[in-house]
Amino acid sequence: MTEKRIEQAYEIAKEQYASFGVNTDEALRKLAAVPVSMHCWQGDDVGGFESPGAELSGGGIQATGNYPGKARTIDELQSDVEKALSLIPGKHRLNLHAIYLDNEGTSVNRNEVEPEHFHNWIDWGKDKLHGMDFNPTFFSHPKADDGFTLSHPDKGIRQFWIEHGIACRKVGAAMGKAFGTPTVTNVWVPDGYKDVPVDRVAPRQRLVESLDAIMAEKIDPKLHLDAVESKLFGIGAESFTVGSHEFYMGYAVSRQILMCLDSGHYHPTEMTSEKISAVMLYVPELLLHVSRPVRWDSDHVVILNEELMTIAQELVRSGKLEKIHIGLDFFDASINRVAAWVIGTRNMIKALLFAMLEPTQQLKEIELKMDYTTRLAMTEELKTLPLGAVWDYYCLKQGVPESLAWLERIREYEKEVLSKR
Ligand code: RNT
Ligand code: ZN
Repeated sequence: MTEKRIEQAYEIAKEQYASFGVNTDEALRKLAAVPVSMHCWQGDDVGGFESPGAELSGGGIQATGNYPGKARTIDELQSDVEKALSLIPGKHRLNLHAIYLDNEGTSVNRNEVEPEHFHNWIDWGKDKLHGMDFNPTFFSHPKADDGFTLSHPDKGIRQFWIEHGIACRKVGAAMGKAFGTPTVTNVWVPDGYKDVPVDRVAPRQRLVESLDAIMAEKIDPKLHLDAVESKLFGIGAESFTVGSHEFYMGYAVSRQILMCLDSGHYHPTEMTSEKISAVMLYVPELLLHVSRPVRWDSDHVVILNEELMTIAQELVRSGKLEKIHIGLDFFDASINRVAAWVIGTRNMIKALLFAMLEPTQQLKEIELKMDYTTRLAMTEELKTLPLGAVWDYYCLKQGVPESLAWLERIREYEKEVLSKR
């Protein structure tokens, strides 16, 4: 579409939204201020760069597919992230894992990770990103092969992973300082049993002690925030997960740190969208891992489905967007990996736009008056207002391709760069 046609379509859409009491210009201004933390691990199937050809192993998570063009080096991954960001409207964050360090070809063990190993990323991201987020990596390592890390029965192994956690908080703080916005460092451990345990208590006590040891040092919240991520089960740890929802909910509330809700980490009929308002009553801030579970925690690319739209509505309606850190967590190796980032991240932003194009205050008043007929009638009509016209206009104003125009750029990149890897 030409610029003129996009603008004309926007003018009509603007009138339609105005008839519902919605100011589209204002919604777009608000939307531009919301950063999404894009996860680096979609670009190389959670392999990382500890050694050449490093691959995801253990931890009960899986990337499936063998689409050509996966990033093999930091340079390649940075180039892919840049390509993705150039097709996504707004200014966003990058979420790194410890295994994406720059060890300059030497061997750096997990407990030896230092901020200097991420200078390359920080320097590269300085003018491109809103900020960075971080994760210690408690998998793909011989000391995680037993399926236990921070709750391992062996004190020496626990200590190794505690040291990794401590080292990673320092990296997070350095990132936060460099960008002037706090880095959220998120702890997720795969610890659990394949078969039914006898002692459920001891591993959980050990996990509490290890987490306390990691977080003992206070770090300025302007630089760094701690988050903990719960899970239901993993492949090979089907019967018992040490860090369950109740475990981490209690931990985050009692320590007043961030709780991370991953949309793939609950029973299939349990919805993350339903949890946000409850959890936010008890924790200072929240981290989301927006993902798409298909029958299990499959980490499919996020699509614009009802749950994504409901999550976005909960964020916007809560009025606490600045306290909720939106991170993405999916990895699909069966399609073009850069396209996967673009599709999932654009969908997250589009869902936020959908939620912002709602007369929330008016709807809340209608609900308070118990006029449920109008509530249902209005929320249903809002679904088919011209969201696409507003979205295309937003993309135009943010200098990124509208509608499907971005795919052409991915095809060019695939031909010129990815296919040569
Ligand atoms: C695993 C968790 C975790 C990971 C990333 C790579 O089930 O969701 O967040 O996906 O840390
Ligand atoms: Zn996650």
